[in-house]
Amino acid sequence: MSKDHEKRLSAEKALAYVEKGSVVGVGTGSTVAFFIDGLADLRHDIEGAVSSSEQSTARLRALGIPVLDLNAVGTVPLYVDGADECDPGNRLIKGGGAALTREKIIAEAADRFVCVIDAAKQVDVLGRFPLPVEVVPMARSLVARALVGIGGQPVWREGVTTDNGNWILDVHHLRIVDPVGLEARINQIPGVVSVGLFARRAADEVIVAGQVRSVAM
Ligand code: ABF
Repeated sequence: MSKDHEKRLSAEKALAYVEKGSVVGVGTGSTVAFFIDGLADLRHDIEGAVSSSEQSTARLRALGIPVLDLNAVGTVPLYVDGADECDPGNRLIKGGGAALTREKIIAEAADRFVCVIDAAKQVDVLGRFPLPVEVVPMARSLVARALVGIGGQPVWREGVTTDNGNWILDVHHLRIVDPVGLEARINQIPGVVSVGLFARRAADEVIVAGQVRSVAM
């Protein structure tokens, strides 16, 4: 089965979680693009979507799905998003698409976070995928030095500015055996806006190639 087919199956499975009349939180990436396409068929049955990126907002609007301000909605019953890596405890590395900060905000606001992935995203230990860290531009070097201090090899994602006007450092050569602890540690570095570890608030369900996976830990 191709990766694209696995992504499509996961995205289509996630549509079953959409409640009538609800606000749907929508992530970013190619797997979520399949979800958005499917959501278009439900656009008259939902209140609208809260979007994690300008990229997803454009796709939602092109398909006639209202995009709502998170501040204006009550709760977000469901958030559907992809990931770059997923460990057996449903902890994630996200941010390959540079949308990690708004993704993390909506995940925090959501009652239920459903992560949709292809099988290749599954790892025993997070860190093979370079960990994205969103930083205030003036603090890029300061944060990079701090990340070296914790054993990482940060690389500036040159030429990329996030929807929030910030920059991204991708941290290589981490073996993340304590995702919650590392998330907290990196978050404390002055200049860090957000880190692409979704561990304190992990996914509630993970759909892999169209199959809902149970939590192994
Ligand atoms: C997004 O989904 C990003 O956090 C992550 O990088 C991406 C995964 O992309 P894809 O679904 O295209 O593999 O939420």
